[in-house]
Amino acid sequence: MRLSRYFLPVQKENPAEAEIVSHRLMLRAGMIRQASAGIYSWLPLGYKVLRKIEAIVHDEQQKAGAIPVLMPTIQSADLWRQSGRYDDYGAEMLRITDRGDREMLYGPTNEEQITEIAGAGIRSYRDLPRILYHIQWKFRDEVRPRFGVMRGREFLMKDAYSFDLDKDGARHSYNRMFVSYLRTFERMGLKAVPMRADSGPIGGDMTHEFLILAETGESAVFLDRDLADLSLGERVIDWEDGPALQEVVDRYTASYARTDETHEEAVFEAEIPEERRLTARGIEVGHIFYFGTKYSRPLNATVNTPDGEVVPFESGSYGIGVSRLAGAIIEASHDDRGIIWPEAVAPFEVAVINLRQGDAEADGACDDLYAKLIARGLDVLYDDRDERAGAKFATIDLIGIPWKLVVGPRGLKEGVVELVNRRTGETENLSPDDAMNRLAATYGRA
Ligand code: P5A
Repeated sequence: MRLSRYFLPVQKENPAEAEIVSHRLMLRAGMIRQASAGIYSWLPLGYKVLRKIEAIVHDEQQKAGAIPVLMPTIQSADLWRQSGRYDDYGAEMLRITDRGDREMLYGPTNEEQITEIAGAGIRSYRDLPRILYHIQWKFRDEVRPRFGVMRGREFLMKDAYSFDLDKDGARHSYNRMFVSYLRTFERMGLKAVPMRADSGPIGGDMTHEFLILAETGESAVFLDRDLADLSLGERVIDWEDGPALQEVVDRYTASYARTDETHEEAVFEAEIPEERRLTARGIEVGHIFYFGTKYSRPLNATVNTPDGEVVPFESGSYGIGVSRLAGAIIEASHDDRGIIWPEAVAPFEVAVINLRQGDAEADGACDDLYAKLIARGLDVLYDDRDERAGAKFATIDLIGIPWKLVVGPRGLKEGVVELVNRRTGETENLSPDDAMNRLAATYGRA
């Protein structure tokens, strides 16, 4: 993409309404624009990031065995009456009446809808287990939408739902999602720590929130420092192997990690030696629940057992805040010049900066580099605007492109361009071919 032809409405000034850095930077970088309170349009740069986050979530969900579907945003109130949640949900639910006076709602989540679908489509224990998921917009009429996309009213969620014959099966499904979340967040360059969540009226130990540590997080978190250092890395996961998955889950839940909702100071102090006690703040990017037959029973979603009995499904639901992640990644990765995108979610993989626009030699070299990088499958933003070098650097650093290829007449005389890493600032003078090879290797392209 040539920047001179792109739509990138960056702002120099700090927007007054933005309280936290990700909100400020998303507005300044022209990623989003507020449509009304807690509702945003995703402008080209933001939309690219959102799509990249989604793609990682899709990929990891399917690797873990979940099947993609797409349910509507507008739901009928009837299903929610059957589960008893229509009244419980209160003012957070956006209620709509259609022209035939039928009560509808903009879905805040989809447990009821998917349970109806599974109930209609699954008859026998032979058709179990199944995990279905979608990535779809949700609406919750939050009292205080704030922090931009981090606490919106309309937001994009990945929500998965598991259907099993019994509790053991449900635990396997839960563990699939648990481990898949570890992988998903790691791929985005994030350290997300699973924390024991409040199980509410359902009880049981199978509910976890995944939080990334950031000063501006909404929740206070208390954890064993060692948990923050765990990583799956290149470990190969066999998703069918229940005991192996359980082992990973046990490792990540072996020690203390809780948010302010479930924190017990006395237990924290008794279990964790002082030097390992970490008190910080966190952003919730995922939340998983096991809830047994809470929805299948009232919605009459049943399955035949091998013994010829008819029983309701054992289920859980598993959420990831897809649009929130765009903000959360920025909270975890920025500096005073702007965003620093992890390579896996960067809106462009490399920016070519022409230091002397209009100079025939510089223009020619940049055009050539630009075409060759594209031919090698890299996503390039070419800053071909007629601007000072300083202004170009400021824009490209603000929007957080991981690599810059800086091209100017002086370097070209010596046959080199500068390859600059956004995160470390490390700069190398390389021939254009070497620089391209380096980038292709970094991003795993030919
Ligand atoms: C799990 C999937 C659920 O809704 N039902 C389906 C369950 N869980 S949850 O914790 O309420 O939401 C899942 C994730 O969605 C993100 N999220 C939000 N993101 C932006 N703005 C909001 N107002 C908002 N509310 C929830 C969070 O990341 C949460 O973990």
